[in-house]
Amino acid sequence: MMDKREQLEDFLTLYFIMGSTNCLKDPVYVLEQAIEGGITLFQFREKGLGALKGEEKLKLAEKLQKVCKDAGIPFIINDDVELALAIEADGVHIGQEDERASIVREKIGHKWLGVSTHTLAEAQQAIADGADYLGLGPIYPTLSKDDTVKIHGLNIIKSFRINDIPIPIVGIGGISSMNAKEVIDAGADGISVISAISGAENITEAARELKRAVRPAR
Ligand code: FQP
Ligand code: MG
Repeated sequence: MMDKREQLEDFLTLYFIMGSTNCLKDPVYVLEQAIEGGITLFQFREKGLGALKGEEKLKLAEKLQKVCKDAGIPFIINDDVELALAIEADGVHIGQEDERASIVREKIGHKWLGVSTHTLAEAQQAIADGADYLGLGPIYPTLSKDDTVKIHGLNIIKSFRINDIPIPIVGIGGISSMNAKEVIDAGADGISVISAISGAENITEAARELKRAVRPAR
């Protein structure tokens, strides 16, 4: 039997994040194709210029959640804790500029809580607050976030491992099938991508290639 941590590590292998603004085609179709290609976890991140709000955002969340349910893939919601509670998502992902992790943990009970961290101090605080996993990035330059943020490279992953951060970590930002393996080799349990899948001509094939890079057939 796998314990909760091992199970989470497994789900973090190929973590796909998207919302309607990232998709060139219908988000439901994009998610189905990504699942076909082997993604292991999904985060609904409805953000940016033209993002859906209110009822429309809720409707899309429900549709994507159903696709995940049918495929046995956990459904995580970015930032919007109230939405996650309203539709009983499997978890929430928050960053340093979002609601405080300790408060979110109190609100969501046993649902999964992912927290973006950029320093060891932030990581230790997130763990104390009840984080189940950490998102580390951007590892490489990316266009998916308009913020001018510091590129961390692989060193942030290595330093978290050297310092015995005890919960699973996933790398994010500019990851492709070309560099995915080095992210894993640096110590990440998985990789997270937006555009490498949502922006691909052939979504299933893009997901498949990433999957092969992070988890060679065993
Ligand atoms: N890591 C991950 C995950 N998901 C994310 N959404 C982020 C990092 C970024 O709050 P945040 O989180 O810094 O920015 P935003 O809310 O705009 O995404 F680990 F899940 F891959
Ligand atoms: Mg956030």
